[in-house]
Amino acid sequence: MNFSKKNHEHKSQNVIDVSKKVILSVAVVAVMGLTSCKNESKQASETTTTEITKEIAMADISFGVRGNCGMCKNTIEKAANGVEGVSNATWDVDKKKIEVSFEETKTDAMVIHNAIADSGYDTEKVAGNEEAYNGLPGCCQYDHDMEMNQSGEKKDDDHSNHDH
Ligand SMILES: [Cu+2]
Repeated sequence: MNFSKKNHEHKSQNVIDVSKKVILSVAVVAVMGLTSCKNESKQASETTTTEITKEIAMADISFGVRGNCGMCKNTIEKAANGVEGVSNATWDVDKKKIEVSFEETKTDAMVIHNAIADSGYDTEKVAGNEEAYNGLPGCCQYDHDMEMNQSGEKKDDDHSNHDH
């Protein structure tokens, strides 16, 4: 009788020990999970902030610019790149269109239009400077009736001007 009672006590103590261990390990896993979650969400929000700052600072625009050839391309791009805040300017000889990236805090679209017009080239908004145009090499003296921005982007606007 005495022996079997002892045995029983020992068994129930074992059960208690096991359940304590289980609770302990669950607690540790929970803390680790929280820590890694915190780190991840912190990193994610930092990345997002950087992207938003970049988007606010930089603007990409495109508009029509008349011109004929590779020499025109050099002159037009040089004029646009000469504007402070412009980081990239690429004129497309086939589409008669320029794409410009610039810092919004340093300049705006009209400054770029005017800089290109000063170099002798027509843009969608500003007519090219006549003196500069007359000073261009003969092959670069483009037709003032030339269609600009031939990408289809501005075609809807053109239609409203032409009554169809
Ligand atoms: Cu040219």
